[in-house]
Amino acid sequence: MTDSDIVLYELDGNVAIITLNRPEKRNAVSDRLIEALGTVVARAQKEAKAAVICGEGKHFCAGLDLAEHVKRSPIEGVHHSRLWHAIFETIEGGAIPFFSALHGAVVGGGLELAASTHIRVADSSTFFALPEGTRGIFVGGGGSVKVGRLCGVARMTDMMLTGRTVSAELGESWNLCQYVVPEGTARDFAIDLARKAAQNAEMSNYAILQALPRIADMARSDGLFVESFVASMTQTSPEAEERLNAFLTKKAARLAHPDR
Ligand code: 1HE
Repeated sequence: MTDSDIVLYELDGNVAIITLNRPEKRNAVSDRLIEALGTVVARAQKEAKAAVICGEGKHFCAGLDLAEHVKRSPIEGVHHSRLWHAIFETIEGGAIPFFSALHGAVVGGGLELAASTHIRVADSSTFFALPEGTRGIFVGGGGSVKVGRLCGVARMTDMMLTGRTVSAELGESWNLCQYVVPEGTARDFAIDLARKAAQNAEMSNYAILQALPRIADMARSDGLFVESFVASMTQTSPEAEERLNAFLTKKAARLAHPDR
């Protein structure tokens, strides 16, 4: 397998579809895989308006490649973790929304990768786990910051200490995913959502992705102050004017009733 095969990239209209393609090793994240992921994510940020990350084979991702990990010195381990942080930051902190389509194992670094995407769609075969404790290691792909914020430190501690696996349904109630869909349909569902998000005003999407996580980290009064500026910048863009007029002149679609 060449470097370009280990992660597949396809541009479908303005949606990039990124597929982890190491099914024989359950898409375990080797150095080659993380570097290839970094390359395609950078490409998606340049040419797409939204992106989907999914996994080939029986599982989304079995996490860190444990075979490579045993050979690292302490300083190599630090550089390795920092490389994951940098690449995951290009997903979470970029200009376009990322959707992950999850199935089977979403484990360790696989959950850290999913937690770096903005929306997680899990099919009913999905299970989440953080087996780091049982493997004698720690999270290193941003999990202590991101997964703890999604589901809470107590639940993350439980997952790491006991190696507990969490089903898609329980994961949804824990905020590990936002959607649960029937087995085999997560990829299409996520692509559909990505297509919808890609139609939003670019400035709105940018504000949503960049402002919401920052405001969540701010003190209440700072957050409210920043919100006013972001709101004003967004709503005075030419695209906002066009879209608001389209609604007022009854040219824009009305909101649909909730699907459940
Ligand atoms: C691997 C890996 C891996 C599979 N690194 N090679 N991650 C884990 O602790 C999860 C370890 N994996 C598993 O628990 C299971 O493989 C699965 C539940 C994900 C899938 O089970 P199954 O029965 O479908 O597959 P399998 O037979 O266990 O694995 C197929 C092959 O993939 C096998 O190799 P083979 O040469 O014997 O065929 C496995 O060794 C290989 N494989 N997972 C290396 N992870 C930045 S820090 C992040 C820290 C972490 O991510 S810790 C969590 C690590």
